[in-house]
Amino acid sequence: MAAGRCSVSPLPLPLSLLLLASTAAALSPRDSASRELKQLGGLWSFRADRSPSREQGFEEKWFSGAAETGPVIDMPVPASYNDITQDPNLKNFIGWVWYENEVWVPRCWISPEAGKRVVLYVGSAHYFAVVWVNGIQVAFHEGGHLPFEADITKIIQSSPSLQHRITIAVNNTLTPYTLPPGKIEYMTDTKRYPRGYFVQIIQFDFFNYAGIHRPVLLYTTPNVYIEDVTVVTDVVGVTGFINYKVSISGSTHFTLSLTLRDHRGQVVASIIDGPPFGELKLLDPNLWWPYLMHENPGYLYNLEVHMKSKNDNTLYEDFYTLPVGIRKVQVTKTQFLINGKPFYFHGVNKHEDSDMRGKGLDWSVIIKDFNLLRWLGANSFRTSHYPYAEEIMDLCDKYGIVVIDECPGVGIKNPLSFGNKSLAHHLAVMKELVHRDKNRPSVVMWSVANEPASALPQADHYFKTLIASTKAMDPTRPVTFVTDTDYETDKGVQYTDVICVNSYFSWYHDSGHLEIIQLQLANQFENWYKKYQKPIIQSEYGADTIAGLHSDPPVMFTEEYQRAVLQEYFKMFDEKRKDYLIGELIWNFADFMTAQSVTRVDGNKKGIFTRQRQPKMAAFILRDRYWKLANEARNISQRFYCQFQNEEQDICQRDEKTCAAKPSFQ
Ligand code: BDP
Repeated sequence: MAAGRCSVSPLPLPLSLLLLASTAAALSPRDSASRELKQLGGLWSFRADRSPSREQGFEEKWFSGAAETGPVIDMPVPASYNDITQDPNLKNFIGWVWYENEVWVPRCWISPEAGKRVVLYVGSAHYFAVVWVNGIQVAFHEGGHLPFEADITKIIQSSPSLQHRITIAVNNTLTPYTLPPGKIEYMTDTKRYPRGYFVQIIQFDFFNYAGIHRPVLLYTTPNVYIEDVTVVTDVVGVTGFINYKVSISGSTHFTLSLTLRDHRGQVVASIIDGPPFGELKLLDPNLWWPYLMHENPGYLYNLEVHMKSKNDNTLYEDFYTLPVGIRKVQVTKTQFLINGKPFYFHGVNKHEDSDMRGKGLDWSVIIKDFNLLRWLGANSFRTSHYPYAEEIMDLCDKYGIVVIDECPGVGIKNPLSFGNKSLAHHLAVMKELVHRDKNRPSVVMWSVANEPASALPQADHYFKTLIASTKAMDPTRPVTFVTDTDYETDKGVQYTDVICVNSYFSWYHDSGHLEIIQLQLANQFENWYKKYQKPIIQSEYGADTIAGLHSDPPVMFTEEYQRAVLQEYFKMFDEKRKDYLIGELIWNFADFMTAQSVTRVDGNKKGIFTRQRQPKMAAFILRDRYWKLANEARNISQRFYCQFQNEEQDICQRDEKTCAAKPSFQ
């Protein structure tokens, strides 16, 4: 809960702004022979609108130059603004904040002869965002974890200057119709609260960090350009298939060539002057395999798309290169198959969360996390509870880390959030997510929600529609949502392909009673399986643990207790993975910040790593387990093991043959 003082809701937008359609991003921006990128990260001028109505910024038209209308501070982009200053009111601020930056656009980008478009791209701004260039509104976007963009060519071409002002207003208010939902509650008892006092109620367990969380970019394309590329891969026997579809914008007259190169840059398939959709066939291709399932995980080909178009005697050429992993995903009643082989998810749930940056993208944190995941022997994670940055997803493709890609459907508890308005928005968000991540080999399943109130009667229609529409958008991937509802009353799991279930035995229930875990877990698995005969993933389990707190016999919150909880769960996992259990994802990879409450001591402490990414005892036992699981599945993981174990020398001396060729991750 965050608090504020205000006479009206902090949310309303002037109507004119709402009329401008949300502009979801097209292809992930990449530079090429025909495209240039300019990063707009760094320090932006920042001002929170602390007026009681939160509308001062709109009334005074701060988009005409916030810096001239009042005091501004330096704010890093990307970053959440909440933990950057010493001001508690900014940490817990609800309402509009304004970012402003002056950027130079090279003359060669905008001369009419250049025949280029200039696009402003925002990786994510939480939650509502309105964007102006030189005081002209160019975009409105709802939703904090997905990119959006606007073609700003005309605006910058018509400006007398090559320097342009970009303004982004961001509002973190959550309502029953946003995703995640929330509610602004006005405290009207003036004996207890100041006049106009309100709080943001949320039903999810992470801090509602806000601001510009991911990179802001300018990029160019030619006026006739590759708007979208979709690839769907398949493997039949020893043949790999890449079905592609390319859409071109700006002209209907064009020719297309596609070249597929392997990791050495050798051409392995090509189509010259072909149609905008078709198939590339590869005999005995290098398949995309998950980390630890193959000695060469995350194999990516590069698909170079080259478009030529002659319009009004001008030749437009566009190049876009898409990394492509060839792989196939299937689900049976008891198994999850990747390239026809059983895949067991031994992984984690994460958050985009770190000290100071909040949910802001930070390369050091990203790479540290991937190094820890691989040290741990984790082959997968769920993007709990919202889509992660494209930069993170790129690395999952590259390293072979398998992803359950979750949308921000978390905390859907209020019956109001199951109505048509919410459903329409949820469908739109899934469309944006599928569009962004559809080509990623690492994404093997969509998760449309986490722990919704799926026992409500309206959950039936809601999840039936949501899952059917997601499958219609992407028939190649299974769809799930994560439930904590009782198997007898849940109305949504019937529509999923895989059952994902969260449980916290001996934590939120029967606290301190480790001895009940196995019995309750066995019943949980049996009940769900008997009812639906679908494979099951334990999508969350764990215990809060204060690093450095010890007790033997174990008591809650100590490192020993977390270890004991995990060990009890492991026993039953080992039973059920012989049958239909296809995965276990610990809650959580690292400690993370939450709203303040009596159950949270400076955040959620269920991490196996601290928020600063130092291991608790549980990290070591999980690591032993994950490497054993990987070894069982395929002996080659021993070779990876050598890279990370301190006792590397010993193992290599014992087993020289296995360790002879040590693969490098880079
Ligand atoms: C689960 C939620 C997760 C919480 C976790 C917990 O899915 O977001 O953080 O519980 O309570 O119910 O630690």
